[in-house]
Order: sequence, then C-alpha cells, then structure tokens
Amino acid sequence: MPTVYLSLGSNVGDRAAHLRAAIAALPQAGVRVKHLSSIYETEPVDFLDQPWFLNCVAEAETELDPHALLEALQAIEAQLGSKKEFRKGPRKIDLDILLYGSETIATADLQVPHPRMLQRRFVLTPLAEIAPHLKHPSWPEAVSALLDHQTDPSQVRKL
Ligand code: PH2
Ligand code: MG
Ligand code: MG
Repeated sequence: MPTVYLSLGSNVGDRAAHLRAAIAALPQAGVRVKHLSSIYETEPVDFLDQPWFLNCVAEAETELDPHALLEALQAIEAQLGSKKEFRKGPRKIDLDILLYGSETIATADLQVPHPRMLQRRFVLTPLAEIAPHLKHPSWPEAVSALLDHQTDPSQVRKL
C-alpha cells in the first residue's frame, strides 16, 4: 500500500477543531494515519491579507488511487463546510496531497508532488518533523536539507 503525505490547514473559526475534525474523518474515507506532526501556527503565504493558519502534516496509508484520494479529501472539505471564496484565500479546512509514494502525477486537477511544497516553510517544517529523510525522485535532497536551505521568510511556530 502506498505511503502518502497530506498537508492540512485552517485559518477560519476554531482552526484546531477543524484540523481535529478532518483528521477524525480520514479513517472512514479509507486513509489510515500512521504519523501526525505537531500543529504549527503559520504566517500566510501567496495571499498575505488573511488570518494566520494552523498547519500540520500527516503520513498515511491508503488503497485509494491518487484521484480517488483527491475526491475523498474534497468530500471531507465539503462535509466540514469548507468553502474557499477564492484561490489561496481563507478556508475552514484545506486538505492537500503532498506526495503519493514516489509517483509523479501531472493532470489538470492533480499535481503530485504538490508543485509549491518545496517553497513553503509551513509544509517543510511539519514534514521534516515526521519524515526528515524523505526523498522524492524529482528532488535534489531529502526534506530536512530542503528545509535547511529554505528561503521562504514566512514565520512558522510550533503551537
Ligand atoms: N494555504 C494556501 C495559501 N497560503 N499559507 C499558510 N501559512 N498555510 C496554508 O495552508 C496556506 C497558505 C492555499 O492553500
Ligand atoms: Mg493548499
Ligand atoms: Mg487545497
């Protein structure tokens, strides 16, 4: 069964409760969580004029294929009432696929590895906590080294 890495984020309402609800919904969706990072409070990136996020990363196993996994995550977002008003804007819960085994996927609705993950401290910091030696065939280095060389100036604080 492939190991997948998921990024979870929330910056609206009771952010920690939304992360907990999403994590609790994963098993019924066919996603078995093996490791969960700490929760981090993170400065918004890309679209800056929005509240700070809580972010974490999960390592999980699933028999769902990548697109079925994407649909399962979108169903949890909808079930928790998450609506994004606009791209990269505030939302109750955002569930993103970072990695799906060592696969590379480039379709209209799904790109894996997540195309911006190596430029984001809010992803690399929790990922390095649970999987410092993780590598993908398309990456020059493992996660902990990528974090060491990170130029993203945004703040990331462990809660
Ligand atoms: N998600 C975004 C855009 N910006 N910034 C932080 N700190 N955390 C996020 O999860 C995040 C973001 C779009 O998905
Ligand atoms: Mg996202
Ligand atoms: Mg998303």
